[in-house]
Amino acid sequence: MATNRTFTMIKPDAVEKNYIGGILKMINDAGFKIVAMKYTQLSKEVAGEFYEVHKERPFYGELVDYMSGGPIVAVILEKDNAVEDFRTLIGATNPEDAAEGTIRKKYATDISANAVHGSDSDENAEIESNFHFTANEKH
Ligand code: FUP
Repeated sequence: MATNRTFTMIKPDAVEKNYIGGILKMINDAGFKIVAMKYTQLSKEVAGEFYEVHKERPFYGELVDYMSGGPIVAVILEKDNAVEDFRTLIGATNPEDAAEGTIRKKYATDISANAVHGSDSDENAEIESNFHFTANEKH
C-alpha cells in the first residue's frame, strides 16, 4: 500500500449519535478521498485483537467492551501526508485537549468514547487497513 493512505474508524459513540455524515463531511472537506468503507460491528475478540498493543493498559477491558458495543464505520483514506494530516484533523485523544476545528473537539464525548480512530504511522495504517479489509476491497 502507498504511504499516502491512513485508516480510520468512526467509533460506536459517534455512530449512535448519528455523526457519521458530519464526520465524513469534515474528512472530505479536509481533502481526503475515501478508498474503502465498511459499516460493521466488531466482536469482543476482534476488538481485543485490534487494540492488542494496549493489552497491559488499565483501560484495555473498557476499551474492548466499548469498541465492540455498537456498530462502527471502518474507512481507508487517501491524501498526501495522510497519516499526519489525519491526526491533525482528529485532534488530541482527550477531547478536552483537542483543538478547535478538530473532529474530536466537535464530536467526541470523552477520552474513551472519542468519536474516531486514526492510525499513528504509515506502518500501522497498512496493518490496520489489512486487518479490516481484504486485498480486493482496498483497490
Ligand atoms: P489515539 O491514537 O489518539 O487514538 O490514542 P491511543 O492510541 O493512545 O489510545 C487508543 C484508544 O484508547 C483511544 F482512542 C481511547 C482509549 N484510551 C482510553 O480509553 N483511555 C486512555 O487514557 C487512553 C486511551
